[in-house]
Amino acid sequence: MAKQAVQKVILLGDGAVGKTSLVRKFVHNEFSENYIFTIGVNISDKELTIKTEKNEVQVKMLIWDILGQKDFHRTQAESFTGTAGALVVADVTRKDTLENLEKYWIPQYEKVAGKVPLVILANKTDLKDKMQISEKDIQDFVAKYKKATGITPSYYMTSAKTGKDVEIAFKTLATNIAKYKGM
Ligand code: G3D
Ligand code: MG
Repeated sequence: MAKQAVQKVILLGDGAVGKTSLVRKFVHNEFSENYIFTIGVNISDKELTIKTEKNEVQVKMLIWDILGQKDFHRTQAESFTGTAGALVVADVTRKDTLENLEKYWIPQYEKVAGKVPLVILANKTDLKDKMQISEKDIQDFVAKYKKATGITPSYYMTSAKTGKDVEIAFKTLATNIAKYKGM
């Protein structure tokens, strides 16, 4: 019989990188060009089946989508508490959104959640003419994180608009969490 797990996960990253759009694409398979800026926290859930080396696991993912303010509000720390992993999102059209993952989002998150599985998403890759972040930049980012922690996070070049690599990114996070928990 397949194992069952509930996983609370969170999306991290600056405002307007595409966190809410990614969740909408993954959970509802839709993309809206004029989505309202998230107020506070939005929680969605999605059931998926993943495979580890040991088991097939039926995962209920509780996806926390917070307002991307770069000030460390108490509500943010509260949202981080109890999460099993995170999707860490940069916008390829804005270089500073990648820098802020390293300077702000990942350290603040790890202070609360510890070293849990992270999946790096470089989003908006459909905007090819406006790209300021290349796949090589993301690989360098991953290598730097590995050097500091010994852990190699997965990464994907996504588009919430076209849906490119959105599903696999969430699935990989769920799989890595299950493996991390020895399932
Ligand atoms: P956030 O939740 O991280 O703050 P949103 O970001 O999901 O609200 O997205 C911010 C804006 O970027 C939205 O546009 C949204 O449509 C757009 N967006 C998100 N992901 C992508 C993507 O992959 N490609 C493109 N081209 N646009 C994307 P508006 O105009 O509503 O502000
Ligand atoms: Mg949002």
